[in-house]
Amino acid sequence: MNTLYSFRRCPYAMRARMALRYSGVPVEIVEVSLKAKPAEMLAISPKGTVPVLDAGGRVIDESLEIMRWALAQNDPQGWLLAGDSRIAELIEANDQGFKVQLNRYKYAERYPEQPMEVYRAEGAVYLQRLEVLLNDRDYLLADHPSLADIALLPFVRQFAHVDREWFAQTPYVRLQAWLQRFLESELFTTIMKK
Ligand SMILES: N[C@@H](CCC(=O)N[C@@H](CS)C(=O)NCC(=O)O)C(=O)O
Repeated sequence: MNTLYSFRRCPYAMRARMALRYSGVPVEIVEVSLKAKPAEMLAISPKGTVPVLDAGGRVIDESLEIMRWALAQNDPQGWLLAGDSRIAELIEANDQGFKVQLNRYKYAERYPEQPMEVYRAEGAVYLQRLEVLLNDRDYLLADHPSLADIALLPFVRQFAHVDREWFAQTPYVRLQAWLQRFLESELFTTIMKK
């Protein structure tokens, strides 16, 4: 049996749960408290971040690797896009750049060097990049979801939800529709059920 140590609201855990669910690989989800992580989880992954997948003894404790592991088992809609290198680039820009800007924007009071609007504008450069990709299609890299859409989704969602009114009045209308479509999807609502 596969076990996923997860935290419902963690964006990394969300993307891992979406990929696992999509692949249909059976997995037991263990909801952990980040303040009291289970000893069984720390025993197999001492770094103490979620998600952690225990796939019958093989431990994977990076969300992107969990996603790739799930898709290697089963990828019915072709989320891997036959190894399209733009996937890795977009995810790298999210995980290394946009995520940092998101944190500063969301917790601007902890970064008093700049006003919140500066952090938001920095993050918006990435949103603009996504908007351009969505110009002539409904998903970022193809006419169906890919690994990139799913890996980015929880972070774009967080950014949008810091100030929903601000996000709603941005010119990123294709991105707004993209986000809304995913938030209402069976895949997302299922992995967010309590
Ligand atoms: N690079 C890791 C990052 C995972 C991560 O940072 N998860 C956060 C929660 S969203 C965490 O577990 N932080 C440890 C803690 O809060 O104690 C991945 O992609 O899985």
